[in-house]
Amino acid sequence: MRPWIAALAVAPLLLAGSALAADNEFTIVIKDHKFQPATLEVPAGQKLVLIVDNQDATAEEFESRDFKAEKIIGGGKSAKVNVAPLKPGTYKFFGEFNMDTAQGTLVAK
Ligand SMILES: [Cu+2]
Repeated sequence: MRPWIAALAVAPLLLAGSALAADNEFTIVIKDHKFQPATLEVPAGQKLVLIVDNQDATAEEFESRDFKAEKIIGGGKSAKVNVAPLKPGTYKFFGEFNMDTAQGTLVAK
């Protein structure tokens, strides 16, 4: 194939790829040491990317024992947390610096 034909052939694949990535990205906001949303439905059996957006002035540690995640996110910062494909079920996560209020659940379906 001539290079410009190859480029045309690849473009739709790139578009499809980015659409798929967006489908598996979910934003969780931290505000007033709580998660918004506190309960989030996600697809089972697929890699997920959680964008954790800490809108508080203080750092938080996003953590889950159920889906094995641990990440410190500075005040006013956001971070990506990769999650391996989950079986259907519920998975708890929490903010370790504010355990009284920062509690959330992923529901994989
Ligand atoms: Cu921790």
